[in-house]
Formats: sequence, structure tokens, C-alpha cells
Amino acid sequence: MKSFDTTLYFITDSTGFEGAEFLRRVEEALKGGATILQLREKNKTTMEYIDLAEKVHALTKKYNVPLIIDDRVDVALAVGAEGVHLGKEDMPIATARKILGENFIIGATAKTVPWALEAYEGGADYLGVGAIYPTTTKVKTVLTSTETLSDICKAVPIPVNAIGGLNKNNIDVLAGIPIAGICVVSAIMKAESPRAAAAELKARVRELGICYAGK
Ligand code: TZP
Ligand code: MG
Repeated sequence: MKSFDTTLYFITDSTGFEGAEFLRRVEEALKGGATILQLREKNKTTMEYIDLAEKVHALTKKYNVPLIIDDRVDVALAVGAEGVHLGKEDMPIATARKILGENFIIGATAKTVPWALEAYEGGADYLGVGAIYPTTTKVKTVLTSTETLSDICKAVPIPVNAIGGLNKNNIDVLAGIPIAGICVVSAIMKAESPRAAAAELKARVRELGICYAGK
């Protein structure tokens, strides 16, 4: 049975960090309690993406955390990752499901209820919804309201995570919305101590009562 916990979903960004410092930060985030980790690289060659994914996978395995590869089904398969995250311009979810089989975790981005339903019906296991706040991370996105986030949570029977500009000081806005967790890049990646940042964020998420109990 495929099982995963998206309470604290850490998405990496290697921009500005040399290899060893990047891996050190990833491991710190894992020590701090990230429950699932996505390797997100936009400017690497396939060879570079695979090489980094292998190194990150060695770390995630050590902490028993699933590794999700952003965008690339081939890279996810090549390194034996636990999952892949697909956006609108990536491989269609249903096609990826056919290739990857039932045990692979497939995540999707959604910004509207119809889009969320389409991803769910295609076979997505979880959704990332946002951006809730403006973000400094390089991404093509628009803002999604907390109302839409809430509507999406109610529309699909899979875990839904909020994403975009989230940090320990602004996640109160999510209280009462039946999300399964939060996705963050900079709040952990750029923190002075990624380990402390992850631990604090996880505690804040738990304080908010954010906990997906299944539907
Ligand atoms: N998708 C929507 S916002 C975003 C992605 C990948 C980036 C989130 O990064 P941060 O640094 O947590 O705002
Ligand atoms: Mg993508």
C-alpha cells in the first residue's frame, strides 16, 4: 500500500547553493522533520538531474521520507524515486499513471476546482494548490484564494496541500481549511537553520490542527 504524509512537504531549490551545501541543507530539513521531499530543478540537464536525484534519494531513504521528482517521469523512474509531481505543461496525469503503475505517488498542481477534479480523475494521489501568497521562488504562477483552496479540499477525496509564500508567521490563514499540509521552498531552503525551520513549521502546522485524516 502506498502511504505518504504531506504535513510538511519540503520542495528543494538548489539555486545559489553549491553541491555540498545544498545536500547539507536537504539533510538538515529531513532531520527537522520534513515528511515528504520534492527535488525541483528547472535548469539541469537530464544527466545532472539524475545525478543530483541519486544523491538526494540516498538522504531521503535514510530518513524514510518519500522522494518526489518535479516534472520528470523519466528521472523519477531512473532513480527509483517514490513519486513525481506534474503540472499542466508536464506529462498528463493519466499517461503518467499508465507508465508508472499504481504504487507510484503522482502529485499534481491545481488552481481551480475543475482542474483539481481532472487531476483526481486522471489518477493523482495528492494536489498542490497555490500560490496562496506571492512567492520569491522562480515559478510561473498566479495567486489562489483561500476560498478556492477550501473548495478544492472539499471537491476531491485526496490530500490537498497549500503552497506559495508560506512561512511560520503567515500560515494562520489556513486554519479551518481541510488541507493535509503545507509545501514550502524558501522558508526552509533559505533559513539560517533548515533543521530548526522545518521543526518549527511542522509544530505550527500541527498547532493549526492541519492533519489529513483521509476521506
Ligand atoms: N508553485 C506555486 S508557488 C511555488 C510553486 C512551486 C513556489 C513556492 O515557493 P515558496 O518559496 O515556498 O514561496
Ligand atoms: Mg512542472
